[in-house]
Amino acid sequence: MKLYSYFRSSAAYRVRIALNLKGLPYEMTSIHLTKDGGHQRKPEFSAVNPQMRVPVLALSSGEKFRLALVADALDRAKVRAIAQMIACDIHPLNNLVTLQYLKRALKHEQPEIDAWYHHWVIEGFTAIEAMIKPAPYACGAHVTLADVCLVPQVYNARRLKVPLDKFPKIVAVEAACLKLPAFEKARPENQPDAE
Ligand SMILES: N[C@@H](CCC(=O)N[C@@H](CS)C(=O)NCC(=O)O)C(=O)O
Repeated sequence: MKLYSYFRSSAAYRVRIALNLKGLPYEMTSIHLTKDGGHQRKPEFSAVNPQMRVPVLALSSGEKFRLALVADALDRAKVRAIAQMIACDIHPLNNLVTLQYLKRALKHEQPEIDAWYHHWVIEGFTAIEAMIKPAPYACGAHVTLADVCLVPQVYNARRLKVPLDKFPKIVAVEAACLKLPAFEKARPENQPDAE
């Protein structure tokens, strides 16, 4: 399998964690999201993913893998709710392409863009903080899709200097996850393309 990734991409970080948790080997191709206007916009990559975003996982055999959920239907719904709050509600508002649009097309100043970023993370994290009870992971004693999505979003929030003191449960879940080799190996700073 080939993973098109970028060390700082939180969406690629999620997939690296999931592949490591499943023990699935992959080769990595780095797509630099900011150099030369973004290598994701080059024709070679838009032919791979017309959305021009990472990650892309190219499977050699068409196999599919289920990510970690949990047995009980109600618990599964909670895991999905948390994962989707991150992947569908927080992340798209804070994506590089969104922030670049605020800056380049709508001509916002950097402090306004930072305020935008902080606002959506804080709003999302406030809801998630109220929904989780670290035990030690977001939804109990086993790592789930909720943790796979949460840890990269916390990494991103730290990078953009969002204060996390109001989110002790989220920070505790992050600390528990980062003790696991699958998460450690997936960390942006441990990637071959890290800068
Ligand atoms: N829904 C996609 C989102 C992927 C995505 O938005 N990736 C970002 C990096 S975290 C990206 O490639 N952005 C390129 C850009 O903003 O130009 C997924 O979860 O894989």
